[in-house]
Amino acid sequence: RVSTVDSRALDEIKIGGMGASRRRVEDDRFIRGKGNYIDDVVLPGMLHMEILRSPLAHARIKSIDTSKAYAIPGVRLVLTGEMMATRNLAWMPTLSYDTQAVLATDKVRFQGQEVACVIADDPYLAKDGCEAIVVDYEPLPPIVNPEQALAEGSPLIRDDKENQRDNVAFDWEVGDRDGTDRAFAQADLVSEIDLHYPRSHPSPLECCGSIADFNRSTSKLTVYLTSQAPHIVRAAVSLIAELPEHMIRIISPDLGGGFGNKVPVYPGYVVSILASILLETPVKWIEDRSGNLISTGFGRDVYLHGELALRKDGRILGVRMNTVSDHGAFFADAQPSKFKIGLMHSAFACYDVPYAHLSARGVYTNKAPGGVAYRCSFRVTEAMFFQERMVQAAADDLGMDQAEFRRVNFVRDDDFPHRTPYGFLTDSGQYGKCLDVALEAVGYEDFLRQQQQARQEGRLLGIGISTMTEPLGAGNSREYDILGIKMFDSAELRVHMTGRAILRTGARTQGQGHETTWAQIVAHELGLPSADVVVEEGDTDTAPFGMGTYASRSTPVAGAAVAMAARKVRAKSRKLAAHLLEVSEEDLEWELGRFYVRSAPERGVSIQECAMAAYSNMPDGLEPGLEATAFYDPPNLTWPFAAYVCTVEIDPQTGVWDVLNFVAVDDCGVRINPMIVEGQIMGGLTEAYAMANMQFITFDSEGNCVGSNFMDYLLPTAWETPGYELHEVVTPCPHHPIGAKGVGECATVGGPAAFVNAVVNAVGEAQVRNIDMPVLPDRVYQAITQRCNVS
Ligand code: PCD
Repeated sequence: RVSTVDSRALDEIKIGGMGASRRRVEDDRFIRGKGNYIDDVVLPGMLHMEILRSPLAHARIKSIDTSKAYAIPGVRLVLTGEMMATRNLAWMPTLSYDTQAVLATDKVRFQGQEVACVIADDPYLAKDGCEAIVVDYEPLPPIVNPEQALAEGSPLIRDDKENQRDNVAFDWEVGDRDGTDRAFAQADLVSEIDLHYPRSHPSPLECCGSIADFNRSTSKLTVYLTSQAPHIVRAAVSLIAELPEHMIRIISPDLGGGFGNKVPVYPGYVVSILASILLETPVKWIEDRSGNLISTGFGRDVYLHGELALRKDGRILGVRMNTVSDHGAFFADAQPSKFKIGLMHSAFACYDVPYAHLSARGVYTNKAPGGVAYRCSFRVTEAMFFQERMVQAAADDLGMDQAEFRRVNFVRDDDFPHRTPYGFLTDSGQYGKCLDVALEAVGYEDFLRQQQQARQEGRLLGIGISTMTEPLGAGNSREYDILGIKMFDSAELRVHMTGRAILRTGARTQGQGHETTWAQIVAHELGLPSADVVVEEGDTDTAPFGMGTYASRSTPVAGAAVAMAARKVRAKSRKLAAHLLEVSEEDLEWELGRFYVRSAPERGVSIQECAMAAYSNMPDGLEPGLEATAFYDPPNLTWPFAAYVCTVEIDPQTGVWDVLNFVAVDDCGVRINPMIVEGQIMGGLTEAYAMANMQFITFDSEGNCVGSNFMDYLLPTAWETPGYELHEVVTPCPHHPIGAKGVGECATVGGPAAFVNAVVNAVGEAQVRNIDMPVLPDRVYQAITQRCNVS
């Protein structure tokens, strides 16, 4: 017997509503090669731009000779920092209230920095032009790590900044210093660990690019540009170029992945805009892979000294975190909070810890700027990695089972809302349950026995756990803004006469599947089949103002706006239904896709009939049409939870480790599209695996970037990527209109610690507390044979 609830859920699945694993509508064009990416856009009369980059990490520019470049037929314009400076465009503001060179004027400060741009008839001529430019550099000593940067008498990188006397970008702290000191004084045991989260890169398959098209006759500037946040770019262009917004149109076409890399405004965008204004013709810039890896936003590069104050029974009494982060030449973290080190202090949010203190210092070095939130809500990936590595080390120090240690310290289900040790407010979760589901799935007790036995045979098995809740969905406008613009988002829904609709939002999908999932929210709220709702994002002339897609904020913020816009449409439809049924609004009931008379349920009208009436038969005094816009300012962040458990075996002869099993239990509240959510988790885990196992961008002592191509910077392929077993727990978000929490980043945030914890656990030597990522075989081998930490 099918209950009414079940049959309603079934009806909703049939129309592709919430909970339906609907196939991604966008894939149809993507897999046929019919996507419209930046390089597919071709405008009449379009010229091409290339960037000349610095070969040196730190050098004074003595002179730039562009005459040979100009001599090449087909070269139309060469722009240098000096020429940008005459228009006040040599420097631009960063999203962290620092400045960044657009084209270098005085010095180059990292290898790959933009020095000049050549605009020519085709990209090859533009490249030739770049090669013909002669730059006279006077090399300066490069600074390639924070230690050098902070050393007495080290050269000043940011001598362009008036009051800058050292290489410190910021010093910042948060938490209760005295309380934490007291907690440590009462501890039975203090567990300490030093960790480094290495520099990594989002490396989306499609690099960055722009096509600027300034039309002198209309004074309108149209820019096609690879951006996760087109409205922010419009605001920035309007401020930097002093053009009014209505004369600027930013179009973010299909994006071949973003992962945080396409949040910042890059010099190439700015120069292509100026070039188009000067030449009055479209100018296209398409970045190549090395350009992308060497100069655009990197992620991470943070060192931690972490301490936990522990009681013998396993309770955590206090946390101390001390971070030093390497920001490269410009402090350009793309993040919307007033906190200097992003949301690093979301660490330990899932544990009930009374006192915590964090001090953070950021330094300038001769490396590319960035600190983008690579699949991470602004340093949350680092926070959760540090947290879970600290937790494992503490459990080891206490001689306590690592799962039990977590359970003892988790915030309990009936303890919400909960104030985290650094002051965030979490609102819901079932942390213990998620961990139980994960341990059950992996066969925890059984594995521990196998591990014991394997040890006796000289085989190294290990198990790693990572449990975390993370803040997703920046933000609420009280606490989060970008350049002063508050962090809300928006949706606009237009229902046509026949009940078909178009939905636009201020977000910008980059592969996540918004074209599919937003329509499912509309289907849920209105009962329109999701196939009847087309979704469009990315054009500032048509989309309502919104802050874009990053920090897994689209579902928490724009997704909520979609539900609210649909509810406005439903409220108006109710008036139309009352008119059609000749009853008063109060006498109507709503069920999926239909209003009916409470006293006579067989008398009803469909949402499609209401839509038709909005254009053809509206009651007197009611505005025609059926459209609504909603702006949504979330009351809080959403706090999804995850428990990841990984088992590995190390080959003691080589240090190579293999994943035996990986179980992921995610609680992201109500799932709009379970299949898409699972895809997000698998993709996220794969990026976590990449960072744990193979990826890092390093620099030699001269500041040369090692890892500027896919031979050196490794992407995991289907061959090395392990399989994942996924499970779910659903704790609806109490303040989100459909109970959803963000999920896109969770697996990348929580995943790395599970892998590293497993390998360190497999090494099993008391002296080995840490092997830094990436956990390469030679590092593991060194740890096994020399019984030491490896960084
Ligand atoms: N979902 C569902 N349900 C729930 C949640 C969610 O269904 N509960 C779904 C949605 O709708 C979408 C997805 O899922 O579709 C996701 O979501 P989210 O979480 O909200 O997020 P978003 O905002 O949308 O997105 C963003 C993210 C990020 S952030 C990143 S990095 C990455 C991710 O996303 N990126 C990417 N993922 C992805 N995917 C792809 N494909 N691509 C890309 O690029 Mo940052 O901050 O930017 O760093």
